[in-house]
Amino acid sequence: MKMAIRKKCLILELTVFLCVELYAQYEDQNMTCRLMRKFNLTGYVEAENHHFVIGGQFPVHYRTIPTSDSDEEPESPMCEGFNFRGFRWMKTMIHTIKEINERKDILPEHTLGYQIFDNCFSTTKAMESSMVFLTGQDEYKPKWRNSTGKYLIGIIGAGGSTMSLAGARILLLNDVVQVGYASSSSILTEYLNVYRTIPSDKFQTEAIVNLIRHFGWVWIGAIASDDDYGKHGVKSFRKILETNNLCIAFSETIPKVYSNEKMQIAIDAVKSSTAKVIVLYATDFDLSPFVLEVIHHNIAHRTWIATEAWITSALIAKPEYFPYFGGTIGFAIPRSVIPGLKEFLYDVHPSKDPNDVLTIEFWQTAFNCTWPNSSVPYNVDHRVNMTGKEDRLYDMSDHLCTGKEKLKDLKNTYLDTSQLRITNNVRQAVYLMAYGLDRLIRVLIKEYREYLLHPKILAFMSYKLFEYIRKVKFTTHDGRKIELNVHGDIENGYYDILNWQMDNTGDIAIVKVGEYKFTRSKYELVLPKNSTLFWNTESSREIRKEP
Ligand code: TCR
Repeated sequence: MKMAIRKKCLILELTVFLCVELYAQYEDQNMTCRLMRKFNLTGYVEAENHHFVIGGQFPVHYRTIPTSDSDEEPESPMCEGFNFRGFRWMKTMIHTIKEINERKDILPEHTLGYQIFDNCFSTTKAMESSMVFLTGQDEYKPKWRNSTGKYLIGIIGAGGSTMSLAGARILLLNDVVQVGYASSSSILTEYLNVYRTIPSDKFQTEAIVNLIRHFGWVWIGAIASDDDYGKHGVKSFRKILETNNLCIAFSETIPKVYSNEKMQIAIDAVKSSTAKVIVLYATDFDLSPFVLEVIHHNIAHRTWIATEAWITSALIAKPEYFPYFGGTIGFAIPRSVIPGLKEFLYDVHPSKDPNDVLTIEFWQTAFNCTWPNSSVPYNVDHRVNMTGKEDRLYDMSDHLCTGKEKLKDLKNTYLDTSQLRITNNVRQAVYLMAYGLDRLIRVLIKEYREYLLHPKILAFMSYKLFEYIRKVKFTTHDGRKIELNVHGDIENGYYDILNWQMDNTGDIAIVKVGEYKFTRSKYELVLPKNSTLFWNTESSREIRKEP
């Protein structure tokens, strides 16, 4: 425990250094730094020399470390469990902003900066960073200037419905729009300031029921994560099942904070039920303890229906889990190729900036080494293991990184650009915001050219920006049409239908077996006759053609 405290101090010292170094000249940016320190936030801020700022929230860590109960003033929690996929999403936001700044057709006379934080997949951090976006609690500034000293257009985030909800009210009160790239819960439709480039789960839930009907399954189990995503997902799933005269065999939740007792309730439900088709409405972080339990209890011969949040997850799609999870079928956001992103992602090295704590942690975790002279803890992990006992690992790898480690040799989610799905949503969320601002500025510029950045005009802009962003229609680099309805949701789109099979090298192949297209009132489920599906059935594991 002593060790943990000492390291915590080291991190704080490092952040102080970073802030003083980078921002000493700028009073406003110092404000961001002070708040980042106060809330133990990490991320990237580049606001100087730009006219506007876009905020961002990404889960670059999987969780926060529970703070111990003490009489002292409560501290903001630290984060652990480096999330390579979240790091890629964060970098994609920066890449997109740079691209827009170089384009002459969008915001030709203005440039965008950014203020991006890791929210560690936690509501606490999501709230804290929302406070920082809004200048912070303890100093009053009109809302047309945030803590970077620039006008904040809106926030890309927050990476999960529960986190988006946490910030939604306070951001709405301050007229700040949120554009979600992964927050899909249907409940967010009710929030005036929440727009998104991921479809509402309303569509996914209907799609799941339509898939169930397609295969003629009638007796279905459901397991949800204990958050807004899982709980609202399963609630509407049950409703739609009932209206289709189908039956729910059981409906249980996976605890967020490990509880053996609660986990066993979910496991027992799966084990004892005759329902062999089970919908798992959860993100992969929340799902993984459940998956381990399924394996521990040797529960095979089930058909798992995956939601978009785990169907392509490297955390779950492991060959060793295949005997239990092979044959999984579910929906995914369509894949995209993003020009120039791969090169941008590869351009990462801890020696570029000794203060870039996220890159140092990325390197250390990816290459299993300790970056010399850095105080970023290696592989900090504090988990509660499956027996419910605390299991603290504060390891420093005794193997030092040389800096010559090769990114090319890594098989790492961060660098895997073959499955850009949510990543493309991040990109489109940034575009949506930039287009909205561009359209508004084109209108304002006619009348107020030289006063455009005057506080009064900016205050007016806040009010108008909502409407302009919502009304933007554009075609993406890969030909997808983005258009939001009055609630800020997409209502035309499609999912890929994927199925987990095994390739001849023994790896899991996540194979596209069909497509699901939807509009507000219609859907089309396409499972071509010649698609080969794998089922993990009782008699044998079988591959068969669609009937
Ligand atoms: N909506 C989830 C979060 C989430 C996610 C993901 C997280 C979705 N897809 C992929 C990690 C990876 C879909 C939510 O909470 O709304």
